[in-house]
This record gives sequence, C-alpha cells and structure tokens, in this order.
Amino acid sequence: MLSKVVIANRGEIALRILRACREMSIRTVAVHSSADRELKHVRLADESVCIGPPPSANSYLNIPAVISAAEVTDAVAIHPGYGFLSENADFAEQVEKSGFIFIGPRPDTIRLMGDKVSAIAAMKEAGVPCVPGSDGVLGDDVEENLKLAHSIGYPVIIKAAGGGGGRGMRVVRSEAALLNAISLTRGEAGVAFGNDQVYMEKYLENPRHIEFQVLADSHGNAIHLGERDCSMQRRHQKMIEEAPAPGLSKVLRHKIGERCAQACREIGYRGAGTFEFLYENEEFYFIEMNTRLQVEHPVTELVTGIDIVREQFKIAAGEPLSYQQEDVLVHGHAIECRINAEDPDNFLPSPGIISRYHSPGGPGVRVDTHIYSGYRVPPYYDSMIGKLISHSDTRESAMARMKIALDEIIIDGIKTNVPLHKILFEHSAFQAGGINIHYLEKKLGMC
Ligand code: MV4
Repeated sequence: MLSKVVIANRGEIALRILRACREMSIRTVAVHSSADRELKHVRLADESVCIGPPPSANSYLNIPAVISAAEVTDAVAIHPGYGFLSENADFAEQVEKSGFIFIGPRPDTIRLMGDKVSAIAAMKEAGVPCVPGSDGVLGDDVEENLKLAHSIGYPVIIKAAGGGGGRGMRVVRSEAALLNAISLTRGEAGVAFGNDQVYMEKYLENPRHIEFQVLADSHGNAIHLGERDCSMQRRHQKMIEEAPAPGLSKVLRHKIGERCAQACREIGYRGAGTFEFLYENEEFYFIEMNTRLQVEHPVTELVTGIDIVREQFKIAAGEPLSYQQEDVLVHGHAIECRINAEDPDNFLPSPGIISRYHSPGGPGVRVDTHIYSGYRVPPYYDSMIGKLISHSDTRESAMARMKIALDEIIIDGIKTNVPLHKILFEHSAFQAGGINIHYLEKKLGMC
C-alpha cells in the first residue's frame, strides 16, 4: 500500500480522506493555508505543511507549493479531494512528472472530460445515451446552425465546451433568438474559459439530475455503484442528495450503470468517477463526467457498504478493485443534507466562530464534518461546513432519521441552512420523491 499521502484539500473532505488513510495505515501530510492551521485534520495528520496565505490561488491552487510539500515530506501520492486542483489535468500531469502518484484518472482522461464536447463524443462512441444535439462544436455557418436547431426542435441550449457545472450556457426558445445566443455564449466562453467553442443540445424543460458512481482499476476492471438523485439544488449548488433515485427501476439502473462501466473500460478510465445525466420521461441523457471524488459520495457508501475513498487508494496503489459487479447491492436508502455556513434567508455566507456545536447521532446517522466548538469558519472558502447523512431500509425511515438529526444538531454562533433543510423535509412533493431540478428555486420564489 501507499506509505505516505499528501491531502491537498481542506475541511470535511480532508478529514474524510485522513480517516481512510488511518484505516489503511497510510501516513498523512496535511497541506493548508495560513488561515487553516486550526483545521481538525491538520491536528490529526502525521505532518502538516503551510503552503501559503488564505486566497486559494496562493495556497490550495498553487501547484508548485503542493508538489514541494510532497517532496519535502517524502510522500508518494497526492489526493486532491474535490474542487481546487482535483480536475486540473496540468496538475495531475505535473504530479506524475515529479514522480508522485496522482489519486485520480490519468491526465489525458481529465483533459478529455474537461472539454464537454470531447467528453460527449467519447461517451456517444461508447454507447452512453446523450442529449440530441450538434455533432461536436458549432461552426460559423449561420444557415447550418439555423437548420440544426430546427431539426433538433426548439427550445435548444447553447453550451460552452469549456464550461460545465452550470457555467457558460444559454437557453434559446425561438429561431429569432438563436444567432445572438450563439455569439453571446461564444464571447462569454472565450473570456471565461479561453475557449470560444460552443455546442447545441435539445433543452430538456423539467429533468431530474441523476448521476452514476463508477470505480475503475488500472487492470481494465470497472464497476458501477448505482446512482444518486441530486435534483434538490439552487443555482447549481446541490443541497440534498439521495440514493437510490426514487422510482428508478432496478432494470434501468443496471442498464445505464453497465453502459457507464463499459464506457470506463473502453476509454481506459482509472479511479472513481461520476457520470452526470439528465433524466426525463424514463430516459437518461448524459451531460458531463466528473473525474473526482464527489461531495455526495457518502450516500453511495451507505447503500452499497463500499468505502469509495479506500477503493481510490487501492486503485492508486495498482491493486485490483475489491468488488465485482455481482458483489454490489443497493441496500435501503440514504439521504445527505449539505450544511452550509450561510444565512437561510438570503444565502449569504455567514463565517465566524462556532460558539457551541452538538453533533447528532444514533442508528443510521453519519456526520461528515470538521467543525467543533470554538472553530472559526474562515470567510475565504466554500460555505459548506459539513454533511449530515442518514440511512435506513426505506426512504421514509431515512427521511425520519434525517428529521431527528436536523432537530438534534446545534451549531451556534453562525447562521446555517439547517432551518431551510427542516422546512424542505416537510414539503409533500419532496416527501413523495422524484422532484426535478427546478423544484427548490420555484419553492423559494413562493415563500
Ligand atoms: C441542460 C439542461 C437542460 N437541457 N442541458 C446545468 C449544469 C450543467 N451540468 C448542465 N446543466 C443543464 N443542462 C439540456 N440539454 C438543464 C441544466 C440545468 C441543470 C442540470 C443539472 C442540475 C441542475 C441544473 C439547473 C439548471 C439547469
């Protein structure tokens, strides 16, 4: 197994990764900004290295600083977590060129998936169902673009090849608006991503957002761990995730999951990954692939019993996957609530000192957080301070356990979105299951 790993992240996920290292007897190096000396995982790590001041560009995104930390501590591998450098192909490449193991896919795979047009082309080729749309990037031929949109049928959506996660896209509802939308999206994309390539898809009005978790080793084995429903979101920030997706049949799960696993085999994927789909009228449409560990991985861990971070380390060490597809069973239901340090009324960040913290607990309750009484939430980073995850045999009882946990948790001194979570769990459409991506924003617009 790997002897020593640099954890190139912060907060709850750095702690999650550190705990996996402990179980596997891997020594740990925490790299942190000067604002993050008091993080729980920094205290627990075998070693720690301060890599710069709080702005992420000067610390968590500073590639030479992270690699130097691996060099001076004699680490063998770097785990990037999520966000920060986790999907940066240049970082993965420099890590490998410096003689370290990057815990994630090969740099070329990250690059392939980072460009949404090449990602879609690869998935289409591998038999993954995609949204009807342009065959690659749009050209400058006005007539051709009008003809294409006409044949797809309005509404269509123009997306930037370099975008993703909701950045760089525009819905077009009529022919009259098409050409302007293409040039506006092109211009914005050029500025934002340094790549003005755009593509066109049929716009799906009311889809659900369902993603499949995959694991692939370096020996050509790939499996899927089923899906997560992430439709409860606001402005592309997920708020609640669950597994399995309410109402999805076992047959369709395995059909789509197997397509994802097969695609991994065909492109030589390595590591943990997520296939993002839109789901509407019982049909799946691939939109993007994430080449990292995701925030919401715990719901999959709870329903499958598989430790995804542990598998990442095994894969990185060159070992085969611990499971075959037949070993993967989905047991019961799991739900995750993201806890954010923010004002639930206006969603503004609410940094500051947590004067009192009491963790919920009990059967089927998992708490992934780095916070403690006296911890100061810094203003420099994402406002997510933890995740509450419940598991039980049925969706109803997993929801009941979550409500109890939300009532139990005490976070004083800062504002959090816990009150909003409590309200959402009383909403009948969410209780019934199967809400779409517009549900939360519509609900918030009403109250
Ligand atoms: C779409 C779509 C409807 N039709 N593509 C937004 C984030 C990016 N990953 C893709 N997104 C969307 N692509 C087609 N053809 C609607 C969205 C979308 C969305 C998708 C997933 C989760 C939340 C969303 C919120 C608004 C729009």
